[in-house]
Amino acid sequence: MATKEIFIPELGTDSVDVTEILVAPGDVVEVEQGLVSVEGDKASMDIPAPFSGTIVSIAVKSGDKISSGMKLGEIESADEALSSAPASSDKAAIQNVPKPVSTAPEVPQSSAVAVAKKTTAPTTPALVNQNRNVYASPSIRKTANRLGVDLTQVPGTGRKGRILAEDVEKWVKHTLSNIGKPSAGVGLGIELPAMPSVDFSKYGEIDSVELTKIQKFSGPVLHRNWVRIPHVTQFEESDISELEAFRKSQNSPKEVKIRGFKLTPLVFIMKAVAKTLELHPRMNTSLSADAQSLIYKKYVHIGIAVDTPNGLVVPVIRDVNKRTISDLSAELFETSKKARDGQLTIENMKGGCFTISSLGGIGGTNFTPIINAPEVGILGVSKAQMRPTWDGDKFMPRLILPLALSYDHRVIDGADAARFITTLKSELEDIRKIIL
Ligand code: CAO
Repeated sequence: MATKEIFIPELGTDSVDVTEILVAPGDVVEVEQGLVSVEGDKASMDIPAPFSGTIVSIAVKSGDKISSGMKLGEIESADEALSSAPASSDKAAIQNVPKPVSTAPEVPQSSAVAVAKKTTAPTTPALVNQNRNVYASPSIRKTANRLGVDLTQVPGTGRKGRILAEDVEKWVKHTLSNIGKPSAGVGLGIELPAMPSVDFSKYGEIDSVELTKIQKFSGPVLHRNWVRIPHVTQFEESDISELEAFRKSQNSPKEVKIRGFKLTPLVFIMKAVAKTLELHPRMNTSLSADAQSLIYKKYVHIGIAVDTPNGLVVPVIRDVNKRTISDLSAELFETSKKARDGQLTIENMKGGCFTISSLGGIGGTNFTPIINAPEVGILGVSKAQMRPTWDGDKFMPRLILPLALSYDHRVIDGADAARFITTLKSELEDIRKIIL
């Protein structure tokens, strides 16, 4: 047994900063195990142990500037051959350590660093390839590789955003403690602060009411769709004065008595949307699960958002393009009653191509609906209002219906959306086109 001094090897640069001490006195180390991490302007490396043994001392500390040939520390070695060798040979033994690894983002590099990259790449090939722009020492990369940690996800707290051992540890702890918890950022690389937990009763009387099953289910789905789909909403207004005159003519007390329900504007809007989907088939598509192809549907099933005491549900009315206004009206009436009575099945809510959300019976001038994935468009309908409209000669009172089309911008371009909503507007303005 003999204590041997160890020295900083040839670094290929004047000086580097010590960023981390990886071992402590008493630690048993293997040959090539990292002792300290150092960092130059555009590169970093671990200085490895030249032989195995027990650390007696480390002569540098984090933040020190060091250069080739300086004393790094002492190791007690059990290897007799090494023990008897002259001290100067230890210096020689550590001349051949790998040169620094570039961890900085893409910048022009010196030839020394370029060679070093090649030398060390085989150690952690996957990480070197995946995390080209990550600032971390080889030992941190090795640890991350062993633990399956993607370093691009780990915020670095070291100098220039360098990732330290404690950052990896913190990230692993955070990930483990969040398994199974819903998170806005899952799979998106978005880290959001947690919602504040507030004791509202400190400020006045309160009641706490548990969300309904529907609300517990639909909340996260709406949230996912809002966050994952790049939404754009296109607005338009349609003059539905003719449509309204026709609708009213069909709603005489006698007709309503025979039919059992009134015709509302919504059923005409459904019919106009179905026709518009046929004319603009790209709005009647879904992206495949891998987002590499577009699935065109040859059927026109439309989902209708229904407000129920337990929350929002979206039953689907099938083959809207092939059916009559009165047939669709009967189904809409029955389906919304079933929805409010909680009698819809999962099957009733599947297979939709496009959704209509109508708040026209309630009020409001406009709103931006959230797309019902995997559909690529949704129409928001607000309350029609009488407005003075210029007919080229004089102002006329006309019934104007506000429309809002939200679309998935990965599939639908702005021009497609504008064409779609312009067609819809003209379908609604000429009742003959809808009922044909
Ligand atoms: N403009 C003016 N009046 C309208 C209108 C519009 N766009 N849409 C409906 N109305 C009128 C109807 O004509 C009816 O009046 P009359 O009785 O005088 O004829 C009244 O408003 C009530 O209509 P309704 O809402 O009962 O019927 P509907 O066919 O229009 O809608 C349904 C059915 C199920 C869609 C609706 O009841 C509903 O639940 N809407 C809420 C949808 C919702 O919550 N969307 C938001 C989703 S995002 O949170």
